[in-house]
Amino acid sequence: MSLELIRGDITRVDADAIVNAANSSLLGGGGVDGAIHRAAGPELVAECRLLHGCPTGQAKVTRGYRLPARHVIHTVGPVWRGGTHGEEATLARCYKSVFARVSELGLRSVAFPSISTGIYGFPIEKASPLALREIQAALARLSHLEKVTVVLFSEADLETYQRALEGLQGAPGGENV
Ligand code: AR6
Repeated sequence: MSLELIRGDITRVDADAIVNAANSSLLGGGGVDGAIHRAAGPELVAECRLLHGCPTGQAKVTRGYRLPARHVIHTVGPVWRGGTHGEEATLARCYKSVFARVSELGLRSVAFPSISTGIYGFPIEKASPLALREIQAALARLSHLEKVTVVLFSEADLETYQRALEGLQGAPGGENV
């Protein structure tokens, strides 16, 4: 089991599933959501229509269609509203919901973008350690899960995640994770 941080475009990643930072309509949007729908082709939105949306903090699965990934796990992150509206707990629920779908499907590899830290405005310095903690907990818990990749779109975002990972490994109880 391994955790990898890379810079890249998640629509090019070959994995059992990639995660989409969607909105509650599940019918597409900007950012990584728009890129995933463009790359997957129109069959993706057709399947999404059958799902009747997704509440914030939850996650739903579709096939990957023209993507290299076999599945897309769509999750709806919180919009940042200053941090006093349960945004961190909601973002943690997104990761837990994605891993619930990963567990149901018995997937071996999954790739994440940085959920909520683009259009939804969640500060990446707060989101990155939270995301990495949830990912490490899932890697420890799910025996079928071999590899989790976090795909960062910019060098600055990649560096922020790398620093967050170093911070977690240096934290008490954070060794050997
Ligand atoms: N590969 C990897 N990461 C990407 C890609 C890509 N191809 N494109 C963008 N990112 P965002 P959110 C990064 O805004 O904040 C949509 O309209 C981006 O740089 O995509 O959760 C939805 O429909 C950022 O670091 O998602 C919702 O309405 C990260 O992905 C809303 O945006 C997430 O940014 C969701 O906003």
